[in-house]
Amino acid sequence: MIDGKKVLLSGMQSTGIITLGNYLGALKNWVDLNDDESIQCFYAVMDLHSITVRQEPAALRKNGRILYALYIAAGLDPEKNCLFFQSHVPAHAQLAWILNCYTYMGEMNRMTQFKDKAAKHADNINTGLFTYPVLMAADILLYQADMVPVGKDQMQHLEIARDIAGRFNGIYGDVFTIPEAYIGKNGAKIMSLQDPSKKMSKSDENPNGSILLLDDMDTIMRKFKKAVTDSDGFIAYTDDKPGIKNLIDIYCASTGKTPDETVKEFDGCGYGTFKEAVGESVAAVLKPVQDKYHALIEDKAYVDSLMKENAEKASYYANKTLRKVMKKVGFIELPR
Ligand code: ATP
Ligand code: LTN
Repeated sequence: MIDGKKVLLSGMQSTGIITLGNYLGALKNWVDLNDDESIQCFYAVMDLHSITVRQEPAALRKNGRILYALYIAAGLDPEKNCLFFQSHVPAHAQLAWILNCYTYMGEMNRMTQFKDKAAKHADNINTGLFTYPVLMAADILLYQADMVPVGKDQMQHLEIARDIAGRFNGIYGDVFTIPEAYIGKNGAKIMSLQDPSKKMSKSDENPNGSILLLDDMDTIMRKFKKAVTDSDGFIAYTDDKPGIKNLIDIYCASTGKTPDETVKEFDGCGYGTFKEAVGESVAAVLKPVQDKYHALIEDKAYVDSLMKENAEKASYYANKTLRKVMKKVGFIELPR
């Protein structure tokens, strides 16, 4: 609790420009919480997590700034939410080290994301990738978060965070709040436009599979036109038509309509007409975000000042927890 409010924490890695999937499945849900006065929200650019996969330094810097500006452009109010960079709060790495000593190899060995990413990056299976969930546990536990909005793919990591917190509390008393998953209103999982059996991802090698938040309007329309569908030629919302189903999900998430309404609206229309409508609905959602983003990214002084203020605010809460943990474990406090 902070000032009688529940605490919520989430974040994204700055490994590339975020996709429409990240926006509709995560960021938009966060924005919906803006006006909830009963919750104090923390959203971080998870740049420490990003280097579990090799990053080009200039690209990491650029993508971090872009993601930070996109958080704000998408509607996260920097006055109400604490928006910060994970690497600006050293307590994340410090607590992660301590929690590593309370986490078992067997637990990490079960993590499916590690297995997937290790297979994808066979030339760089580093120990950071292996202990990724411990750093994520530190992110969450430092702020005594009650709620963590994450997609299904991250549930296993959240479970581990709960297990680590419970184990630590079992040894040292009530140190950490045990976090719960928070499921947003819009749970849509957006799939790749080129392979609807795979989720849309910012690290997809096929650029046509993902709509990036900074894609211009022509690119958005072109990618939707190329979207993989089927040869039936009619619009229906069923698992047998994964390409069309995904387009309907995207249309619904962008317009607020239901799948039933959408199927009726496009009854008798060809795929070309439908794809164009989906593209236009997405372009209409992204245009204001992009306009705000372009204005913000020009105003470096303003963004820098927000970064600094928010890092200090986040550090205040994080250090409070870290001090408590260090004392419990038995480290000597520096005399004041
Ligand atoms: P990467 O490709 O670098 O692994 P990613 O695009 O899969 O990244 P993450 O940074 O792992 O995205 O996820 C950030 C947030 O966005 C998470 O809460 C995740 O559940 C959500 N998310 C990611 N992809 C999608 C998607 N296709 N549909 C809905 N939500 C998504
Ligand atoms: N692993 C998360 C990003 C992330 C996160 C967190 C999400 C890092 N630390 C703490 C919630 C809480 C992902 O979505 N890829």
